Amino acid sequence: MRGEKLLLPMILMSAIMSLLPIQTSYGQHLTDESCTVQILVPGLKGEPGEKGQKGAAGRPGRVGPPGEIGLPGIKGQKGIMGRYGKVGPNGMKGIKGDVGEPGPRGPDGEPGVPCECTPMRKMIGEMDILVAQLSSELKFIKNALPSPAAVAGIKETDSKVYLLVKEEKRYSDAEVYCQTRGGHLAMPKDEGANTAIAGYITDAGLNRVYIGIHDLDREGVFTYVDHSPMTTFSKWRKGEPNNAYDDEDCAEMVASGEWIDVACNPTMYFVCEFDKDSV
Ligand SMILES: [Ca+2]
Ligand SMILES: [Ca+2]
Repeated sequence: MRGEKLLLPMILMSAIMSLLPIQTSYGQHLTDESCTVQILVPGLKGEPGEKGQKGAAGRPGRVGPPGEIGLPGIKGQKGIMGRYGKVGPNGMKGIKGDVGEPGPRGPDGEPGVPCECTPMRKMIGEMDILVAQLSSELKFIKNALPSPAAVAGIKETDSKVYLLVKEEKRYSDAEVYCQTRGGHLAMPKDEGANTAIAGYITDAGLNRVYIGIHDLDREGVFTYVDHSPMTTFSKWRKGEPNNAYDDEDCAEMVASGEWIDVACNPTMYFVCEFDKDSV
């Protein structure tokens, strides 16, 4: 400490002495120089100062590079239902459903007015039968006859329908006519059938018609036109068949219902028959 107290005055003296030569002559300065020059050395290092106050915040640094992609987050909860959408177009028409069960029985009707019902019921029953017959005849006429004007109406038994054709034809052509419509020339095989055909002829005001009987296959052996044999029933007029002029291989029925063998080539009206099942 004592050395340091001496150092400051020495420094001041040195500084004053160094300024003197400038104010004197150059010769005097050289003379004094050897007495005033001293070597200046640094002082000892001082005590550390007290810690300063905290400085102001620095400027923001530069923007760093993008970070890495993070891990997937946890699935969120289901959101609430959205609004209803617009009503769509109408669908196609569906398939028709099954028939439903029968409904319950309705209430009883009002009591009817008393009347004489029995005769009316009978009449209605007869009319039903007549309608059925007419329907059957109409169906037959539509199906079998292209020219109903040529027909004088039809007759029928339980199993056959007979048709009187007012067109004069030879025996073979008459059979073709009947076959074309699904039948044959009439083949009476019992009294009932024979009577029906005879009545038909009488009602039409005719004297004779061809029927389906002939001995074309073997002279003297008459068969029906469908080649079925004659059995027990026949209705030959007395003296017939006589094969007159050796030229009578066909048969006609006269209004009385009797049969006569006649030639096949002359033309006359004829009667066809049809099975009811096929009508
Ligand atoms: Ca004959
Ligand atoms: Ca004859």
